[in-house]
Amino acid sequence: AKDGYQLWLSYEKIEESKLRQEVGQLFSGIYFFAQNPTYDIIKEEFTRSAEGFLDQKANFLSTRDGDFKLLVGTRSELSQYLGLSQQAEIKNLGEEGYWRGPLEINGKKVYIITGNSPIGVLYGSFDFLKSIQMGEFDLNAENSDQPKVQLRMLNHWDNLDRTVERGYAGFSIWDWHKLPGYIDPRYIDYARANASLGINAVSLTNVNANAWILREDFIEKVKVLADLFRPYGIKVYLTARFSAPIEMGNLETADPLDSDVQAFWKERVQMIYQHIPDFGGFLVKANSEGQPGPHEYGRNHAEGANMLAEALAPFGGNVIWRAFVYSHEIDEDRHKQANLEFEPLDGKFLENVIIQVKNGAIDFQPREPFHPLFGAVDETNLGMEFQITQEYLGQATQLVYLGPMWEEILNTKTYRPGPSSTVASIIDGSDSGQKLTLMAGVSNIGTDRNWTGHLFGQANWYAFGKMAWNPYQDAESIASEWIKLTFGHEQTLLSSIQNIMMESHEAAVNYMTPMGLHHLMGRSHHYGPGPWVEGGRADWTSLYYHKADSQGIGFDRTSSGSNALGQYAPEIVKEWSDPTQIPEKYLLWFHHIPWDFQMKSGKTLWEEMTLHYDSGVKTALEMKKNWQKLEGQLDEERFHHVNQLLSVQIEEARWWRNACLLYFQTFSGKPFPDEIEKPE
Ligand code: GCW
Repeated sequence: AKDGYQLWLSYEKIEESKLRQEVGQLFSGIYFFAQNPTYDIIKEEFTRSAEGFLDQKANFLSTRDGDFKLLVGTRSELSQYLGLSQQAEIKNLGEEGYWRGPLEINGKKVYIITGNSPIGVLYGSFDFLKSIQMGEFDLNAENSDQPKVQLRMLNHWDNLDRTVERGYAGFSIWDWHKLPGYIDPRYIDYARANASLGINAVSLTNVNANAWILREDFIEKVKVLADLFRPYGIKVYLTARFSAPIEMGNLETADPLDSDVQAFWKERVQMIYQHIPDFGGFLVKANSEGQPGPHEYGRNHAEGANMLAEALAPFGGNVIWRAFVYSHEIDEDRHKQANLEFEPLDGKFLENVIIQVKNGAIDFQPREPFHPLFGAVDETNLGMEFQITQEYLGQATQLVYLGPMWEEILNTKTYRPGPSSTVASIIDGSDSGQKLTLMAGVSNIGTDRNWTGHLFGQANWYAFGKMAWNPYQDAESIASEWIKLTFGHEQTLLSSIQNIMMESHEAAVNYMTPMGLHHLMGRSHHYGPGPWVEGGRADWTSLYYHKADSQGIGFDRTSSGSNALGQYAPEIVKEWSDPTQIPEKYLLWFHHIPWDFQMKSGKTLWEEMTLHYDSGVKTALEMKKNWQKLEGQLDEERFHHVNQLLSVQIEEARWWRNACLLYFQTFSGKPFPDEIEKPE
């Protein structure tokens, strides 16, 4: 069934006869140089794909004397066949890199897949299968690659009761109740999917953490998952609740400088490593949105993080400490708070600590300028946190491809530490020089048959994995890969779906929060518009963010306002301080602008805003129209699934446009231009 369960690994029948023949040959004589659990996985993948591609059995040779065609093994296992320069080339690819291509052995041409470790070989094998499925396999070409970021990680916001915070695809796939005894086959499919993208770390539990996960009976359950994931190259992390020493250690304090607290964590960590010798470490949300942390004891984030880091260091574990901190008690623009807390701590964090920073300073908005912490510190490891689950981007009813948004962030120039530095060159260590590197994505998967609720949510999981591997890869080429792997590589199908995907993010920005508007969503559920939301804590209201009044709209974050802009490099401050120079997409993020302000188009701010909202709706309509043209060109099951959701998306786009424009009109007092569909 085309229900999406197979993700991008469906290994559909190969139609081209030359490719069939070549691949059939390779699969007729496969030799593995050794035995290990990772190679078993590759064998299973070959078996499965030979069936799908060719309806043939993959033939594994037990000795090298047979008629081998495809050789699989590490560089050292293959060393007798590799020349010195080739060995050096492969060695340079690092632990997780791979090389695949033709090789001559005693005058006979064979194909090899190799790397420096079995995991590298696994990555090479997935890449090999992917190229076949995309119809792009070339028997004579050499292909090699290696990841640019060390930790490529999914963060699950999964609670122990299986609800998922900001999850829109059913419940958590972790069935804690049935673990450790029962292994849901889905765990394996999950690991395969991640490994096929190069994702090598997962944090299983919500950052709004429950201390119970650190109990030994839970660790025994976690161990089962860690054992399953290990041969796929995936390490397990857990979220650590900072107050665990009180909640489960019978201590009266969780003060990081208290020796009993330190001993509690050391014992806990030791217990975990007894069960899981390669445990990744802890992910921590502290002193943010009510989560406990070191501030309760007058300690700072470095003191908190380092205490955990010391407990983990002897075992090689890491602390991933989140920079998503803000407090309504601090009378500062929320935008500024992470920098205010973390900049003074630069250089104070231990080596095995990495600060995980959301892409923007507020909260996974449809569009945000990059977070000013990137570039503001020199001696602190910084990792990226993207949100794959579409909390603020239509959740699971909307098709919004997030690749372009992530690409935009990663490509933005920070001007620090070097004049040409970008966010990508900081997080991959190339400009920042940091040794520990990380890209994390808040997972969008759940128990839904197709994993992600909306089929196109899969593309976001896919794109995240690809960008974590290589933060310089462009969103369009990733979309094209995903489409080929998901729908096949027929040209019109490919280009139509690609167009739909590539315009979807800008469309969502337009009908939700154009021109730098942000956080206008319905209160707490964040579904649909709520620009009128007020009351309670200021930084959870919409009024706090848009500040519309009869004069104009937008948040003055320049030096005449909160001066959050001052946290960026001088080059940015200079350009963005001027409302006529700042990219218009960030205008209202940093400026309070009069309704009559003249935009680059010659139109007033008000007119331009109405056009943005309206064009978002128009694009949503276009997307559906273009999708409908594909009827009959793909299976009905997926066609209807997406088609229905696109209708919902159009409704929601109109809802957003109408709600926001009618609301903002109460301030602007201006009419709607004739060319837009009248909001009502
Ligand atoms: O985006 C916000 C969400 C919260 C989330 C928080 C965070 C896990 O609305 O649900 O809590 O961010 O990132 O910690």
